[in-house]
This record gives sequence, C-alpha cells and structure tokens, in this order.
Amino acid sequence: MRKVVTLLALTLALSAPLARAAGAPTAALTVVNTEYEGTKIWVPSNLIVKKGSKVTLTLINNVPPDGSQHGFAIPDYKIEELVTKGEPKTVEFVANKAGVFPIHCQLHPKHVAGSLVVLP
Ligand SMILES: [Cu+2]
Repeated sequence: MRKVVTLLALTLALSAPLARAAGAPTAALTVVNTEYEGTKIWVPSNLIVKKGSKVTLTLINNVPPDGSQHGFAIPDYKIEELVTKGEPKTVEFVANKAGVFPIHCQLHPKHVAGSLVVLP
C-alpha cells in the first residue's frame, strides 16, 4: 500500500507541470501609442504570438493633448478600438488563425501601421 501511495504522489508531482504545459498559451502585451518627431506610432508595432494563444492587449494612448483619441484596429480579427489618452483599454482575443495581419489607426491613415504576427 505504501508503494502505491508513493507511486501515486510521484505520478501527480510529475504530471502537474505537463498538465499546465498542455493548456492554451497566453500572451499579455502592453502597446503604447506615442509620437516621435511628428509621427504617431503604436509601440511595439509588431506583436508576435503563437496560434491558439489567449491574447490580452493593454492599449495606452500617450499622444498629447489630454483627451486625444487614436484607433487601434486589426480588421482580420474584427478588432477596432478607440483609445483616449488617460484611459487605457484592454482587448482580449484568441489568436485562432496564423499569418501576418495589419494593425492600423482607423482614424488617421498617416498613423504608422504595424502587424500582428501569429505563428502556426
Ligand atoms: Cu491615430
């Protein structure tokens, strides 16, 4: 009986990390809108996650003046947010298709664009 209990404890101890590894990967990223010499850009511009990841984006608009608004859109994932300076926004989605998907500000075509890269 003692051997069985020891074996059971050992099995549980070894299987716990495996069970965690089998869960969906997660990615928590903070993306900040900033202005450099007159050019507005979300940084980092390229977001890289693995397919199947539960992605949580924290969007922060730091471009003056207070109350200014910029967009953050990933049309292929049907994401379109308005982010006001001083009011960070959280976006959650599952990266369920692999590829390279454009990110842009839907309000300002000249705002530098980026990409969401979902690795297969
Ligand atoms: Cu903008």
